[in-house]
Amino acid sequence: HHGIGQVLQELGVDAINAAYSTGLQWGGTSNERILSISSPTDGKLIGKVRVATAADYEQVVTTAQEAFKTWRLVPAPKRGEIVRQIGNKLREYKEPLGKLVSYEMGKILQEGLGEVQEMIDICDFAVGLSRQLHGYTMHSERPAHRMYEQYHPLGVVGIISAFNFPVAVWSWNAMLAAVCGDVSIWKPSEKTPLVAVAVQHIIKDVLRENELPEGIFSVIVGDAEIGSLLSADERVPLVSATGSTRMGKKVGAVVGARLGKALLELGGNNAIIITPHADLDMAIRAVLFGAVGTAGQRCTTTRRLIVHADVYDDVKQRLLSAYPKLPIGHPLQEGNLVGPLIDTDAVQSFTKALAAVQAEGGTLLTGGEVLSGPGYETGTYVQPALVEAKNEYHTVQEETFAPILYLIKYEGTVENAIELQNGVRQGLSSSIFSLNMRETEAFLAHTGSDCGIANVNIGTSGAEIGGAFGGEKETGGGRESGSDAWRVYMRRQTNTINYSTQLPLAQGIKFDI
Ligand code: UN1
Repeated sequence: HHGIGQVLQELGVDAINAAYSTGLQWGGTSNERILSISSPTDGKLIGKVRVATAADYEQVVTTAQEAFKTWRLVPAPKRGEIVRQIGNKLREYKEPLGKLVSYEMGKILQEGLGEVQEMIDICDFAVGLSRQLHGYTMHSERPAHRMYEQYHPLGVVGIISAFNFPVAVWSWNAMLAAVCGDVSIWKPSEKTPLVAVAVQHIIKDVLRENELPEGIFSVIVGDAEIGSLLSADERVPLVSATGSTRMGKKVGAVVGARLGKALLELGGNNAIIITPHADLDMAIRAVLFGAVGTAGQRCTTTRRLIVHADVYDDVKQRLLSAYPKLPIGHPLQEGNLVGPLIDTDAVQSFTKALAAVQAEGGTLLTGGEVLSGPGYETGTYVQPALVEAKNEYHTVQEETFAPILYLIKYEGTVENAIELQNGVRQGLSSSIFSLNMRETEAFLAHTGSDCGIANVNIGTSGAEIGGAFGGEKETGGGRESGSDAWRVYMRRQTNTINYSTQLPLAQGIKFDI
């Protein structure tokens, strides 16, 4: 079976009977609930893992708090050195880890390896960052005074990650948090806990080799209860959550109620605009990768295609000829470009959305079938769908985490396309294909795309780690990964120092007896 047994052994996940790991120590109190994880690719059981209890959670948090006391004393560049070692270990394990990502989650091997590459890249980024955690210095209005700001470690960071990027999104958070001096508690998706276990085994070796305490990196396998405990816990100053808008609204409300910090990276409803000035060959390639890559299960997946009337028929024809040729099948089989959906619930959402959009007046142009027969026995493989629709349809307004691309026609100027693109509640990723500078600049202007990510002549998905990743509106407003996203993992402190013999007050206030 594609050598998965050996992969599991190599990664140390062949025998799992624990609900959490505080760095070095694997544990878990008795809990009847066991998760049996089977692959969406072939339905075979990969492994079992215990679901954590509230007592397990308590153990993890107290261990993390203890570890924070040690970790924050390690100078930032030395913390970077640990992250460098983690990056090197990930390089060593890239093959098996990428394979397990592919097998447990269902993305094609190329993308599984790409995901591990993102982890390696963010490690490199964080190593450099560990020497650049800068604040500003300001000029005081008072003589012989100095003002500056410092960034101090925050404490315990909770990381709730989703199944679709089961390890990369954790690493964006955990590696930045680590160089910032924070410790992290990772609650991976219940659908993909085994890759998290594998990563923890890799981390554990680095911690052990460096004689570092338990709890700098913890993983806890749990359900929504653990997510709620993390969100409500005042000992966790920052909760970073990636997933659906529904989940994010809950987490955000609970974290907000205690005035904690929430970093939310939620649903998208990403569009590509194709204007009459587009290079269509490039545009079509970008649309295909964006719409059917990862079987439509990226938060940056292209869900809407907004095409000018002049090129609409041409674009439609090209997609109609490409879609039936998509190689769909086992993601570890070379040559396949579309793997399965994560489970049959996801397949149901797919078929339901297609029925709903047709009831609203949409036209299914191609695809939409649930595949059956040899190789497709799991019922998780679908033929990506192309649907002619209107932007205002309820179905089009929602994010369905599956490969459905809505074709929407616009007329007139690029402003009309931008209005459609912005006319949804989500605001993650967006892009325009045009060689006309006036159009592309209009798209990037403040009156243009309202998304956190706006691209020109590349698609909506496949962002690099160097940029800040996230979006506006219902996408949650958080930024992860590159640029100065690290700031949210630290607490800012403004320091004013008086080295004079006087005590002048700010604003020139006189206050003498
Ligand atoms: C996600 O789907 O949650 O831009 C993250 C991309 C990837 C990350 C996606 N680098 O598509």
